[in-house]
Amino acid sequence: MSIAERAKELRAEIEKHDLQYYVLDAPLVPDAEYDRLFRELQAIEAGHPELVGPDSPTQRVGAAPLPEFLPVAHRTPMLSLNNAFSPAEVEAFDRRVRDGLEAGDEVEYSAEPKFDGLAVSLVYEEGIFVRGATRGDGNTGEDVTPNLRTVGNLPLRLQGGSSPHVLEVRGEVLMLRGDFDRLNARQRESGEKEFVNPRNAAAGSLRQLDSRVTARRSLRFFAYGVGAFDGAGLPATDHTHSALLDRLIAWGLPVAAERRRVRGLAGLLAYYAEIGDKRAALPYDIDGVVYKVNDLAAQEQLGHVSRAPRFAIAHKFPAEEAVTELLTIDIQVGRTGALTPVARLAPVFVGGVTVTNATLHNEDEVRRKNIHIGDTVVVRRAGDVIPEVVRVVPEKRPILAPEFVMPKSCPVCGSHVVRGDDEAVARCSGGLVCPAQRRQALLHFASRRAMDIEGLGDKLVEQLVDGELVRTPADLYRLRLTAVSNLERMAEKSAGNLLAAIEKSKRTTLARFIYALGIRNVGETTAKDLARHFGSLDRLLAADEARLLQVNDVGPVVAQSLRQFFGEPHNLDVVEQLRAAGVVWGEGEAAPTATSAIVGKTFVLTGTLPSLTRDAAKALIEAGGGKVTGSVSKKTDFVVVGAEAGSKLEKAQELGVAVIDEEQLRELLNKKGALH
Ligand code: 5U1
Repeated sequence: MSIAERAKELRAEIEKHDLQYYVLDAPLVPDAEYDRLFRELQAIEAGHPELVGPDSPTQRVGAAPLPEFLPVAHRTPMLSLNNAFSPAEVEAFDRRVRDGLEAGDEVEYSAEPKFDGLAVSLVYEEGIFVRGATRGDGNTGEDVTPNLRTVGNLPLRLQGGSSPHVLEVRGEVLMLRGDFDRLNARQRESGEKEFVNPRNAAAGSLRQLDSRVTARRSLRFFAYGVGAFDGAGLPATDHTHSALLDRLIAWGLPVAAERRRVRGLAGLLAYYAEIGDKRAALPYDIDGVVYKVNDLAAQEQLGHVSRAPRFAIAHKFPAEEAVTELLTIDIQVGRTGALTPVARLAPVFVGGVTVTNATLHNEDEVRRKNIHIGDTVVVRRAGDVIPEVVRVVPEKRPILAPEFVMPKSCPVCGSHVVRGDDEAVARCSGGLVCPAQRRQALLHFASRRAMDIEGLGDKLVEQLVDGELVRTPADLYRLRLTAVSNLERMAEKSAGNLLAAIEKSKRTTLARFIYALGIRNVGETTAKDLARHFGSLDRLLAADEARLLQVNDVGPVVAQSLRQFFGEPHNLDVVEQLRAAGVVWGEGEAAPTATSAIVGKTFVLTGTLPSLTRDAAKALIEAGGGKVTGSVSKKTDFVVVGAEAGSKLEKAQELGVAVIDEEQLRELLNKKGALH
């Protein structure tokens, strides 16, 4: 084989691996093998510069710095999108479309995520990537070709046989959240300034005159449309936008997997809700969704108004970040005595709700973010995640804005505040003497997954503790109707309901009881493991460290927490008082008999099952001696899939983990004897 032939073979091989890795998410070879092929090609090209073409994968590593970016005229203008912020605005859009098309019926749309990145236009001539530019003013952008060549999932040559003479691909360059976190960790380590968010990091990386810097930044490209086109190969059969995206995929261009064809207003709004739910779990930031009339002839018919098409609209999500003033920092005392600084904020609308508080996590976090009282801060609320202060706006700091100081004594009970040498968290040393800890401990005890006492919420617990009616959970079972009905906003009927709920909670399970005790580091799953392993509370109380360490997932930290908790006479006293008050659990939950077929098996649930809720499926599996975890790994035995299963199903297939449906799960649950 000649050198030129070997170079060609290596290029094809590397392109195939790039496609598998970046676009299909299914690498065929380990990184070391890829590196070996790459180095061999680099070595050949170094000795034979005449063999280096613009589409060689070696061109992805960056080129010599440019003095400036040159202007590039787009062959067709890059349009922008009008925005909708409410269902009513989407309804108006759909009505305009139907009126414009004189369509009596529902219109079909292509619905897609709206990437929070940078719009770019790529030009392919005879299948080779020759030029790429930023959007600029829509007519003229900046030539960032060498930088775009470094984007790993951007094909330097179109796949498949037929390439058009000219193809202008429109899409967005972005940075995945994982790559952003890694980049910022590197920036931190090297003492360089961190990037504010993935969009800024992507923008800063793409607009680098030195493309070798871009090459180190892990950018991605996603295509969403076509500008100029000359030649054959675009879909002739159904003339739709979705078929056009299919064609781009066939050419090896990455397109968002979350796109859908939907019908009418209801389809648009259902898509918006679906992507809204998935938003936090997506690997990239999006700021909304885009709806496009799917039929290309209908798009043409609708045309444009100034710079935006009439056939498309962006339906934006509520902004996840907003700027407000940090009024003061309060300290919250948690169930385990942890002191958490909480920012009190001037009310601000963010992530779809008005936010007035945001967690600051701990003292070190306040220092790291250099937060002072009175600062103007950026607040973030993404999905259902607790709002947090992301950063301060230093230019807006008032003179004499005081620093935060962690108090030396608990603001609730005055006990000493202690902080272990290697601990981030400062704690009140007051234990159940501290009313704040007592309140939190009672709320946890009564919570749905613990003793499930309906109606025992925040306000009521506060009154019970402040009025000294309740000091420990056992006191709940001694409450009298007259005392409860004398509380504020408590009629006799609601007092009766509360006492009935307390009475009902007496029949529980050992797992719930252990969890309800609020032992540090003992969450619901550990409590279940302990209940299953020991089968009785007395056996758990008698267990020494060695016995505790035999329990599934119990390590030295959990074992120590348990020993500490049960080593305290006042905790044992509360446990005894609860038993004396009549709290009981059945014997049925002792370690499942060895005949249960799923004992020790690990399950992952994904998608919506036809009849079982997630909690019900989990309870059935656990009752049979199995375990449910959140993510698929080689240790998973079964992945139970329902409708609209996502990446967990793909992961299971990739790892060769058994995939079953609800019916097969039920069969397993009914089966006796060990599975192999
Ligand atoms: N997903 C997607 N984003 N986005 C942005 N599609 C899309 N289409 C756009 C823009 C500006 O414009 C075309 C509809 C012209």
